[in-house]
Amino acid sequence: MPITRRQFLATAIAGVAVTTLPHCTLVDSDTDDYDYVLLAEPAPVEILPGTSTPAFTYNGMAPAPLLRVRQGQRLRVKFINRLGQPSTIHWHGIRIDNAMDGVPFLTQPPVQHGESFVYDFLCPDAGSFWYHPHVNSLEQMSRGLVGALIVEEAEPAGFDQDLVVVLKDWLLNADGSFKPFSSPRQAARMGTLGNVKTVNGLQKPVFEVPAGGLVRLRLINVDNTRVFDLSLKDYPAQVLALDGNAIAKPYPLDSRPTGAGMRLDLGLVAPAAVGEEVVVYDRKGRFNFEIFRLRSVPAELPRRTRIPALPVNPIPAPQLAEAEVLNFVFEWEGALTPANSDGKVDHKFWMINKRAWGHMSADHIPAPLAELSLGKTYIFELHNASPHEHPIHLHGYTFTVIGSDKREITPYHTDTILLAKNERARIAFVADNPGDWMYHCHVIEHMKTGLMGYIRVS
Ligand SMILES: [Cu+2]
Repeated sequence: MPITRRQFLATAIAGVAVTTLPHCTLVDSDTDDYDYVLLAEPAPVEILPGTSTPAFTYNGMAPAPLLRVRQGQRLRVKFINRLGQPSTIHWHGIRIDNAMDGVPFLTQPPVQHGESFVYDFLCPDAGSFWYHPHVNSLEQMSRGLVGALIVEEAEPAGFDQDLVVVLKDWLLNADGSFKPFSSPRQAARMGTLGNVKTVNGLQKPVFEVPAGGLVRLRLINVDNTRVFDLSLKDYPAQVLALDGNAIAKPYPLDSRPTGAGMRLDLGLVAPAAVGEEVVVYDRKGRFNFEIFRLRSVPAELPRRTRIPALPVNPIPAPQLAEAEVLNFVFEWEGALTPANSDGKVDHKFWMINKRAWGHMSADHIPAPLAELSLGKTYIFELHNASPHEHPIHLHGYTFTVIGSDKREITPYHTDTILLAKNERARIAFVADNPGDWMYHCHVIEHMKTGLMGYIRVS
């Protein structure tokens, strides 16, 4: 007998009790209108021990509650806004119905303070996704409105533990208050880095894993800026999925650069000896900096060594022979626009195809960067003509990375590609999802100072 969504959610929650991220409160079973409620409101959280940080939270938590749904099912979330400012929720990486994409003015009116909005959408792909606002993103995401959305495979993937790890840096004073979220100097370069590194809201935590057990580690970079080069040094781990999407042939991890918005799913066998640890690092050149660690705890599990692969998502294969090629150049504009009459300076540092768009409002929506025909295959030639990295994200689609002049590419599915300085890369996809789709850098300060646009598919 097929289980209902409600039964599934209840089971999924019981099955991952070891996960340290808080789970969202399920709504009462007397309503069938939605699966989760997310209430956004300001609330104090403790990031630095003994201090209070004036965060923005969903359901009082920052990072936000972990949401789980099963592939092929609908997810229905009632969003209530009590932030004191407009907001929305964007579901990063989901091939979603355009009306549910959470982009103000482009796909929905901003949800005002005191209002609510029910997001109701199908999740066609399994994997590690996440969610965040698309309104006043610099402040709202800096203050903590970022959370993981896990779409379970249609059939259980066969791990003993599924550990969701959300990586976010905070930019705080010693008393827990926020330092300014951005500075023009950093926005014009790599972006402003935080000074307090957290993993599921904790500094250098230790997570318990079952000794000898099969562990799936879902690393989700919800930071505004930072690129992690994720590594386990010499401890063996298999790369199972990139940016949420399973790869056809898992391979051993060396390290993987993971920019803002990007994800890495690893499979590993926890150390058989109780108390033994595995350290997860951010690699910088010859050096490895600890992010967090896993520690084996007693478990009665059958001894297994084979790490299961994951089923590849049903992404339509691009028809490359008949594809149309479109060029996109991401570059530095570098001009300071004159101050407005109120003395405010609207910085524009970055542009896509010679156009900067950073400020979003009802009367400030430019023409699309490109108009695509529904059903046709497109190849995007991406050129990062700047000396900084940019994680370029396309909404509503999962594209295939097919080439780069900087690295060898085994084609893979993703929603975000990290362009190295001066890199030229090629991505391809079938334009099968109609609507206006945001297309921007996920370094939030780059986006807010020009590196943003959208494509129209009709
Ligand atoms: Cu960027």
